Amino acid sequence: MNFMKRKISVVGVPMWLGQTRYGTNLGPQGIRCAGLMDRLKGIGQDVVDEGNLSIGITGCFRQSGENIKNVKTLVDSSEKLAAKVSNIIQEGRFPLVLGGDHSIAMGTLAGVAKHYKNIGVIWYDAHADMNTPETSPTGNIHGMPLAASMGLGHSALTNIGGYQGKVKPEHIVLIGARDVDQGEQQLIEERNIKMYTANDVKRLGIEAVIAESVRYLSERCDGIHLSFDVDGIDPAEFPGVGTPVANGLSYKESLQAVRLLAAAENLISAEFVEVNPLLDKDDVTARLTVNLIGALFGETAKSKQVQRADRKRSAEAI
Ligand code: EXY
Ligand code: MN
Ligand code: MN
Ligand code: MN
Repeated sequence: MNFMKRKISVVGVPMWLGQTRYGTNLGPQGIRCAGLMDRLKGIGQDVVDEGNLSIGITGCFRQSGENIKNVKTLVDSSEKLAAKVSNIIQEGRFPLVLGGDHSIAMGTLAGVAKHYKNIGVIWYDAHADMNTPETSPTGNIHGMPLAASMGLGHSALTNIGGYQGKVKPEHIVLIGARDVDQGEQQLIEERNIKMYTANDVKRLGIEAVIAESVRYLSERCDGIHLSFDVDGIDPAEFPGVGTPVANGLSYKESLQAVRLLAAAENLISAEFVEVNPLLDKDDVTARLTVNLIGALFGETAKSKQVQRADRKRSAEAI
């Protein structure tokens, strides 16, 4: 068995206020309705669904004169998520967080960092998500979570979980970037952050990139968190996303990426974000996201075949 048996706790975060296109709040249910739980149980993983975090609008849209939106709402929801993720890890289980827009990563990382002081982050994304209010072109917080987790940006965001600097720049690997703002590019160069652009992946091959990323982080960190933003994949294959960027990574490459991570003993948490069912076509983004999550936990073409045959048999038995 070339994958890890894990005790998985699923939690949905129906957040859309880190950006401005309604619909990522439906992401967790879209992924569940595409069959997530059956698939994970079908490969013999111990998985429980802890439902959706109950979050609401607790603040105002924009602080006067600040280039940032929904700060209080996102801080309050991130604190709730941090507590939930920390509790799951405390129970000896693996947090699988379903977004929601990518702002939720501030909560996930704050929760994981309560247990791991040197957490490594694989940030699979078309974007760097390293803006601050000073550099952001939009003021959308889903473009800021990695900066905030490094302790950079709005003080309310950098202190989630009660302290700053959850993630060190040298413990980050960006994979798939192809839409990086000037301020982010400057930060990446200044802090020498490891980045494999979508072109780098095409040149080097996804297997080499993942192997190198896991090696690089395993040497420095006490656990690896996978933050998988589905807009890292080409929008022609994954249309259900709010900030699509052309020339993305292929679904096939992404499947290979998560299959390789399935065997990583030091993978300690994961989140899949930015699925927007309202922008999707025939639920293809949600359905393929379930395939990716299944592969991350050991599902193979063979085990999918066996599951299909089982479902067919039980349907005929009725
Ligand atoms: N860099 C742009 C911004 O900061 O607004 C776009 C960010 C998109 C973020 C998505 C989640 O990856
Ligand atoms: Mn629990
Ligand atoms: Mn992102
Ligand atoms: Mn993105």
